[in-house]
Amino acid sequence: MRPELDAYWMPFTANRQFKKSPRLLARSSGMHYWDDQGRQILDGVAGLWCVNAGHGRPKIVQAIQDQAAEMDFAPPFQMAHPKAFELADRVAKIAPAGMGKVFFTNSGSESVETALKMAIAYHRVRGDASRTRLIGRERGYHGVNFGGISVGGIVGNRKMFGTLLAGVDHIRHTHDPARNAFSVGQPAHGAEYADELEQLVALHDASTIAAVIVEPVAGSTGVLIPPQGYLQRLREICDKHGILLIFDEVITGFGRTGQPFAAQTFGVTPDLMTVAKGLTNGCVPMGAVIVKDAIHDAFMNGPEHLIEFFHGYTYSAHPLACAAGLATLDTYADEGLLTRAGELQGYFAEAVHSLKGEPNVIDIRNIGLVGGIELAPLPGEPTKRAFNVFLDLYEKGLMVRTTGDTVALSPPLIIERGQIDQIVDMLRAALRRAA
Ligand code: PXG
Ligand code: PLP
Repeated sequence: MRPELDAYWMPFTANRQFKKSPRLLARSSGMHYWDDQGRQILDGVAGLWCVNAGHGRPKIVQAIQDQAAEMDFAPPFQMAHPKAFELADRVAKIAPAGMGKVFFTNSGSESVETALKMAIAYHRVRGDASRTRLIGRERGYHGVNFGGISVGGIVGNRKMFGTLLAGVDHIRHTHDPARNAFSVGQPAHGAEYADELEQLVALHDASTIAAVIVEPVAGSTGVLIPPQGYLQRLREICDKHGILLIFDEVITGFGRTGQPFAAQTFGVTPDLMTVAKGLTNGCVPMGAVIVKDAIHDAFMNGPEHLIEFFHGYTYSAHPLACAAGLATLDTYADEGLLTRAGELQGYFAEAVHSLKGEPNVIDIRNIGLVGGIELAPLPGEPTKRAFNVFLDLYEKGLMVRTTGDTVALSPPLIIERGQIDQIVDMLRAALRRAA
């Protein structure tokens, strides 16, 4: 029996199309979902870039069940519970050196708001209160709250919502198909796009700029891999001008690019890092901001009975999320999952790049276990070609994600080589059917 579909206003969904032919998932295990009709579906996107250890992992299930029975909720303001400290400690241990402090939120969007507020407040507590401007990037996705859409660079997410935050500017995106199409791994061209930050410094003056936020790999705007040297150049310019660098690692965090964090894969350490998704394997909503010790320490001033940072969520460090997070990190460690994408990336790259030459494929991009296959848009109907491929693949038993006219792959990190082949074979067949 299907439920009544009317009341639920679905997020980021073509509601009317969906309700005419609903795609209802009922069960999941390992690399697969099953729909409400019992049909098996191979998960090519780790749910929504989050189920990095695969579905239904026993340790995580057990930890959530045990925690729900032991203690359901603990207030996070002026109170705490032990697992919050344990999880922060465990996260700090896999983070880049010097990033030893962890602030918990409930989503990637909340992590972004938190990091932007931390950056502005950090300058102020150090007596540098004129640094309030925030710099984002075209085609950036930083969640859906007001700060995140202001620094974000997706017109559809911005245009309906008024004037957004004041004092925000953007550097250009790094997508350059004319020079970089079909690059395997990091593209060769485009480090100089980071120099646009110098132009914004010339325009606004460094003394007005608090932070720059970028995704090391832009995920939801089509899998854009940073050109060689680009993130290094951005880091240098930030250092030169006293600007904080925020990496939004909501997708890239927890093993997606071959190291625990993309900061480590690319050898560039930001000042703050936003994470979510893979932190709990998607099992309980949770996000975090991972911060350099020096930034945290700058707040630890004044009388000790006073709150140092006026920010937090009712559900920050929720016990169920902390229990899920600890069991998730155990699972990643037990199975070597935080570096498995690095071991598989050669095989994965060859597989996805074998789609070059299939109908309407105009670019293929990859890093770690992320792939983007960009299709030529249908004339006058952008996004429709990729959406049709998504619908067709779902019918055939493969779940992918599309964004614009790009098909995105980001399978659970437990994927086997044969399943990579299966995904690519199914995609190849769908591209041929769509031609
Ligand atoms: N930053 C980045 C880099 C993200 O990818 C968020 C922030 C927001 O996280 P929450 O948990 O608030 O959704 C994200 C989330 C897609 C897609 O289509 C990607 C995300 C969310 C929804 C869809 O690729 N990423
Ligand atoms: N709105 C009201 C009226 C509240 O009382 C609160 C929290 O106490 C919030 C919003 C914020 O909710 P949360 O802490 O879950 O983000």
